[in-house]
Amino acid sequence: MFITYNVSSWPTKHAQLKIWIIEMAELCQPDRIHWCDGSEEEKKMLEQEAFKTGELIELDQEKWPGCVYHRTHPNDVARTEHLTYICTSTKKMAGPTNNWMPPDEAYKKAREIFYGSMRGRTMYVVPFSMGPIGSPFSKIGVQLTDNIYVVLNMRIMTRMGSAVLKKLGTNGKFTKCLHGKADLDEKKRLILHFPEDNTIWSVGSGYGGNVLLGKKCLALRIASYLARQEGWLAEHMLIMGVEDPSGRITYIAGAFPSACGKTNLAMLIPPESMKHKGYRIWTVGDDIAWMRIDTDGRLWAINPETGFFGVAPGTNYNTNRNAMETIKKNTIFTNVLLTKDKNIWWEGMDGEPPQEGINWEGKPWRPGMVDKKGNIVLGAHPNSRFTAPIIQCPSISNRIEHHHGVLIDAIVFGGRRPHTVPLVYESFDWKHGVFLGATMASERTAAQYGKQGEIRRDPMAMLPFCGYNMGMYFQHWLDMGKKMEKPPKIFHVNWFRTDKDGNYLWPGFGENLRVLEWIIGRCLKTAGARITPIGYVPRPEDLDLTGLSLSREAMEELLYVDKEAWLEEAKEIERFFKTFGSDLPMELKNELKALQERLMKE
Ligand code: OXD
Ligand code: MN
Repeated sequence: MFITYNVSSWPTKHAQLKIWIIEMAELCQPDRIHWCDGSEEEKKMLEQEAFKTGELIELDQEKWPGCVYHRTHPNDVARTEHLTYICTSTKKMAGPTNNWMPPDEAYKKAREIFYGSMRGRTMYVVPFSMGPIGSPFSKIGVQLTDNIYVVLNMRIMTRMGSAVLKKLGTNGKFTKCLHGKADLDEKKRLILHFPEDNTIWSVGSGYGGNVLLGKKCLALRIASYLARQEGWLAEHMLIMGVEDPSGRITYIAGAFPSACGKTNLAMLIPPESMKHKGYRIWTVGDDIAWMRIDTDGRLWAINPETGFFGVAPGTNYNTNRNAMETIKKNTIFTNVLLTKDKNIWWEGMDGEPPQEGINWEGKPWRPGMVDKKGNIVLGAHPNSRFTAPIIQCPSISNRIEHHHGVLIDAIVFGGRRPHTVPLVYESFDWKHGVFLGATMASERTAAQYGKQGEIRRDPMAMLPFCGYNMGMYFQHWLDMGKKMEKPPKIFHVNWFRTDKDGNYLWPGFGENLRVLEWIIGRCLKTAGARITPIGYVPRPEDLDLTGLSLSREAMEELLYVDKEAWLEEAKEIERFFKTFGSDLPMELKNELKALQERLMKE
């Protein structure tokens, strides 16, 4: 069948955009092309259509106004890093930490899967801006997709619709994003990035991290590549403001591997025992930070997104009240438990579980159910998600639309480390701070495909998201430090240190404010510390521990620097650094040597 598209009625005069869409339509052969304007009416229309096909289920509108439910295919519930490729013309440019495919081969493979895959379907054209429309920080993308769920998610996560198209004008630059779910066959799933062509092709998946192309694919992988060329940083970081009683707000950017509590930290609520101090937290973003050096020689950051794509299990009024308030309306729930009366539930939600429901696999479920092997059957997938508008967050910062973002005073790296790594420490300087980021490690969690519980190195929490050679990325970080008049201070935190029996030593959640207070104190030069071989570590008396039921021994253990364990750690870092060969900056090799020397000297 030969389909003609009514190109003259398209709402753009951007010739290149039109040519590209025609090309992609000829490849995928959709029955129709719909240009998304981002309006309320359009949202309603798309929802109604998806309700009819079962792609979405409307939740009880009294309990969950504006909320819908979606289930992805059971084989498609997390990012598939092993099917994610950086397709640069040379393997060296992709580096040792990325899967690489030559661009010609990648296009050819994907073309075969995309070919005719949208027959009988509509291709939606989604123009979107990452960052406030028109901000010098922002980038525009256009995503083509055959999936209403994706359009509705992009509508929450990005600034999307006619205003973006207008900004693009007749010849504006944009990232070409093509997504098709094809037949959701895992063997025909590919998430391809072509940084040199400013292009992303994703096929065979319907899971958020693989298909909301503005997020990980553009705002991290493609953006990190562009950021190196253009002299800025695209990072997997939350951004939060801590307002002290005097009204001064210190903004902190934090990189943590997936599912390490980044969303919770970004929305932290001060604990009862610290309420009298009058701190307030302002959430700027929970996942991605784009940072530029401004005319003042300092680092400023925006959150390019407008929504949260957060992990549901474990979220409740205790762990994250702000998230629970945020998701009360206009939210898309994915792969959680659905009940007969169109209610939802997940493990770790407040209250009793429902008596029965349909679980993330679409199967009947009851609390306490076990499978043939005796394992508990979950209601919600551990990586089930909520997609909610950031504007609904009670702690939302009033600077999210500011086109220059916020001034960053501190950068915090962190990971899940049961042993060795203290609760918090500060780097000696920017270079040493880059070393802390480059050597970050964490236990693997449910947001990634693969074996859970394993420790893996995850530099700057960017291992799955760096769109080019990570050795060059480290060099870019080092170079950025040289360009700043007053670079942010760099810290490392670990909320997850355990005792001999495997119990967490630190209570975490709201109590993390005590650590942030010390970090801010270091920025303002009001907080004390002791010098250790790994950096500046607080003494127990440097932290405000009022009202915290934590023994002195536990606190000492949390702040303990075990030299033997650190010498082991240094050996592991050495092994890890070897994987970068000659791409590893000399400055980082020197940092490692200096650490080893400091450890041996004591
Ligand atoms: C995420 C992730 O979904 O990092 O944010 O996996
Ligand atoms: Mn993330």
